[in-house]
Amino acid sequence: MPDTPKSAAAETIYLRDYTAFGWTVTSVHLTFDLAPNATRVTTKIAFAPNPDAPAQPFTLMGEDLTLISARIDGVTVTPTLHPGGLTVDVPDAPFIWEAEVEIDPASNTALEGLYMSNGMYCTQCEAEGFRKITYYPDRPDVMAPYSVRVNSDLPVLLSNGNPVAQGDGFAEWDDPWPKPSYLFALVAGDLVAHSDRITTMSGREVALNIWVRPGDEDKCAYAMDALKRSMIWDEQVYGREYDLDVFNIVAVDDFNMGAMENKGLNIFNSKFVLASAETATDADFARIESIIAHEYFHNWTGNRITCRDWFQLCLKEGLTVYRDQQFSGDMRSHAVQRIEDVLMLRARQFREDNGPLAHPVRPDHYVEINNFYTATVYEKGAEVIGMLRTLVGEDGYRDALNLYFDRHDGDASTIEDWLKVFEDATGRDLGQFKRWYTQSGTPRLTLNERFNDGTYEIDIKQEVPETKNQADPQPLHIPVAIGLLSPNGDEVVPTQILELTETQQTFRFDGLGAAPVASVLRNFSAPVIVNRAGGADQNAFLLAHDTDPFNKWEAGRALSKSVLLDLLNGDDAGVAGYVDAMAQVITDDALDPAFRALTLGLPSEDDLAQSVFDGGCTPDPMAIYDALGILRGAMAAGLETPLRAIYAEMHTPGAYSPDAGPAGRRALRGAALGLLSRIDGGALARAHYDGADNMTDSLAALSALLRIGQGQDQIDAFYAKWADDRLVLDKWFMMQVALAPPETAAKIAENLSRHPAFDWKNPNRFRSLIGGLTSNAAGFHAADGAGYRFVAEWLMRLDPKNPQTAARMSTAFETWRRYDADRQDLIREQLNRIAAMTPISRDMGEMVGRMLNA
Ligand code: B3K
Ligand code: ZN
Repeated sequence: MPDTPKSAAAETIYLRDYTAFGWTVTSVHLTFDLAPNATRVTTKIAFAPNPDAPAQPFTLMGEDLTLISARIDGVTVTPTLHPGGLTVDVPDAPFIWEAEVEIDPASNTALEGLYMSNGMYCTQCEAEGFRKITYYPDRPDVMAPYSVRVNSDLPVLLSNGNPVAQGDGFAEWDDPWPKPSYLFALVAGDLVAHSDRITTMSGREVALNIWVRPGDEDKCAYAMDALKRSMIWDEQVYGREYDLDVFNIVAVDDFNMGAMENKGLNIFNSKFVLASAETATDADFARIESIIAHEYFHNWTGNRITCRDWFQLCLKEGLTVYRDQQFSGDMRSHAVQRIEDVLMLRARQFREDNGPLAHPVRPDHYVEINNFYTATVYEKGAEVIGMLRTLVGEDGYRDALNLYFDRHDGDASTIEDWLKVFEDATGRDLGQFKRWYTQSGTPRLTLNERFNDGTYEIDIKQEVPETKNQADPQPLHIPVAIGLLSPNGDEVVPTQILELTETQQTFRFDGLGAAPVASVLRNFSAPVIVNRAGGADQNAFLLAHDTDPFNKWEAGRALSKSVLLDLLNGDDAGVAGYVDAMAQVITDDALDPAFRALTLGLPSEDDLAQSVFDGGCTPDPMAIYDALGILRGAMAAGLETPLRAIYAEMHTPGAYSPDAGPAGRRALRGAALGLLSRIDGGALARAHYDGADNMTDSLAALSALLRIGQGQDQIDAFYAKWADDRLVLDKWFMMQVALAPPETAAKIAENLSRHPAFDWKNPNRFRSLIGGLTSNAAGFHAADGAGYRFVAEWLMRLDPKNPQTAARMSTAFETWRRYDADRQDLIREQLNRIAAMTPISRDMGEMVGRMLNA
C-alpha cells in the first residue's frame, strides 16, 4: 500500500493565487526498475534557490507513492508526508535531492502516471500524472533537462529525447530541451516499429518510428505519411524545425484521450494511429491526419513554449488546434474543413457554453484540471486565434508568431505574453479583445438591415450572456466578415471585416445600385450566434449565389433548421421549397462532392433541441427525431432521381485511397444511399454492404440499414468478421446503440453491456457503448428515464477505476435544464445519486457539483 495518504478534500485552485516555485531545477536524472506491481523509481534532481520566488517551505508533489529513502546532498532525510506530497528542510543553496520510491503500475486503472496496457508499460503525465511516478515540483513552470535509464527485460525501452545507450536489459535516453514534468514519457514493451526518416530544413537527419504491437505494423503507413507532411508543413508555414535526432510515436490501446505530445515520444490512442482501408473509415483517416499533426505541432506550441500554469492551457491547445485546422485545410479543402470545424464547435462548444459547465477560454478557477480539457479551451481557443488573425491580417499574424517564438522559446508563458506579442508586432491595442479569454458564453448578434437611396445600413447588436460567474459581461471585440451580393447574385462588395466593439453599431455601404443581399459572418469569422430576420427566400438566395463557401453551406443549414422548427410546430409548408433548393445544390457538378455531402446533412437532434430551447420552448426529443425522419423521407421521395444519379456517378472503382477527393465522393454517395434507403426498403444498402471493399462503404451501408430498423444479418456478419479487431469492434458496439430506435436504445445498450467483448475498463470500448447511447439523443432522453439510469450506473461503476474518463462522459447530462420538468427530475435524480457516491473522485465530484449548482 502506498504510504502517502490519499488526497485531502477537493479544494478550489485560483488563477489569482499563482506564485512561482521557490527553486529552479537544473537537471533531472531518473532510473526505472520496471516490475508490474513494484516498480522502483530512483531520482537524482539538482535544485537551486529561485531568487524571483517568495519564501516558501520546500514541498514536492507525490501521490500513490511508497517512499523508500530520501537524501539531500548525500545525507538521509525524513520528509514530512502529507496528502498530495512531502515537505522537508533544505539548505539555502543549490543541493541534490535523491529519492527512491515504489509504485504499482499494474494496478493503475486510472491510466494516469505509469500504467500497463496489454503487458506494455506506458505513461500519461499531463496534467498532473508525474506526481504518481515520483516526488517532484509537478507544475508546468518548472522546466529542466532530463536523463533517464530504464532497466527491464522487455525488448523496447523508450523515453524522451535522444537514445544514448542501450544494452541487455537497459536503455538510456537524454532530453537536452528543458521541459516540464507533464511532458515526461516512458514506454516499455514488446513492440515493433514502422520506421522512416526525414531531413529537416537545416539538414538534420531524423529517425521516425511508429511503435505498435506485433501484427499492427501494416496499419501505420498513413500515420507515418501524415507525420512527414506535418513536419514539412511546420517548416514551410511557421518556419519551425524539429529539434531531436529521433521522433517516436507509440500506439496504446488503453488511453484516456486521443494522444499526448510528450517531447520526442508522442503516445497515441491506437484508434488515432492504426488504419487500413478495410478497418478505418475516411473520417478515421482524416482524424489520424489531424491528431498526428496536432501532437507534432505541440513540439513548438506547447513544448518549446509551454504554459506558466494550467489556467493558461488554451495558450498551447487553442493555438495548436488552430494550427492543425490550418494544416488539414491545406491538405484537403479549406471550405470543407471550415464547415466541419464549425459543426464540431457548435455541437460541443456551443452546447458547453450555453449550459452549467460554461467557463472562459482561460478559466480562473478549477478543482480538477483534467475537467478543463474542454471544447471551450480547445475549439473556442482556436476560434480566438482565428479572430486575432482576421483582425491583424496575414502579415501581422506571421510577424506576431515569429516574435512569439523568438521572445518566448524556452519559457512557460501566459495569455498576457501571447497578446503582448501581437500588440508589439502590429501596434494594435488588444485590451478589449482579451475579454474573449476571460468571459464565457456564446455572444448573440442581432442584425437589422435597411436600404435607402443607394445606401445599405446594417445595425449589429451584441449580447454576451450573464451566468453565475459572470454578472456584468462587457462587449467583445468581434470581427464580422461581410460581403454584399446584388439581386442577380453578383458580388458587389467583396469580403471586408467590420470590427464590432460597442454593444450596438451601424455600418454603412454607399453607392449601391439596388438593395443588396448581405452575406454576414463569412467563413464564420467569430464564434457567435446570429439572429437575422431574413427568412427562407434570403437563405435560398444565399445558398444559390453566395461566393463564400462557408456561408453558402450556412444558408442551407439555416433553411433546413427553419423547416425543421416549423415541422415541430406542425407546419410542413417549407418542405417542398427546401427539397427544390437541395435539388439545385446536389446536382451542381461545379461543387466539390464533399461540400455537397455536407449540404445534404441535416442539423443534429441535439442542435435542434438547443434551438428550440433558445426560442423559448421546451424541446421534445421524440418529436425532434420524428421531424428529422419526416424531412429525410421527403428529401428521399423528392430527390430520388438525382440521388440515384449521384449514387451511380460517385462510384469510385479501383484501389481505395483515403485522400480528400475520393473520400468526398464516398461521402456524397453514402449520403445518397442513406436517403434512398428510406424509400427502397434497404435493397440498395444491402447490395452496397455486400459489395463494400472498405470500412467507409461497409459502415455507410450498415448505418443506412440500422436507421430504418434493419441490418441484423449484417451486424452478425460484421461481428463474425471483426471479432478479433478491437478498434473495429468498437464501431460495432457504437453503431448498434447510436443508431438504435429511440424506444429500444437503452435496452440494446444494456444487452450489449453483457456481451463478453464489452471490456468496460478499456476507455475506447466504454465510450463506444455508453457514448453510443448518449449520442442517440432521443434514445438517451427516452421519457421513462431508462437511458439516464443506464448511463449513471456505468459512470458510478467507472469512477472509482478511471475518474478522468467517467467525469468526461458525465457531460452527457449538461443539457438537463433544456428539458421538461419530468425529464429534469429524472436527470437530477441520477446526478444526485452520482453526487452521493462515496468515495467520489475529485473529477466527478466537481462535474456533478457544477451541473447541479449552476
Ligand atoms: N495535451 C494532451 C491532452 C492531455 C489531457 C489530460 N487530461 C493532448 C493534446 O491536446 O494534444
Ligand atoms: Zn493539444
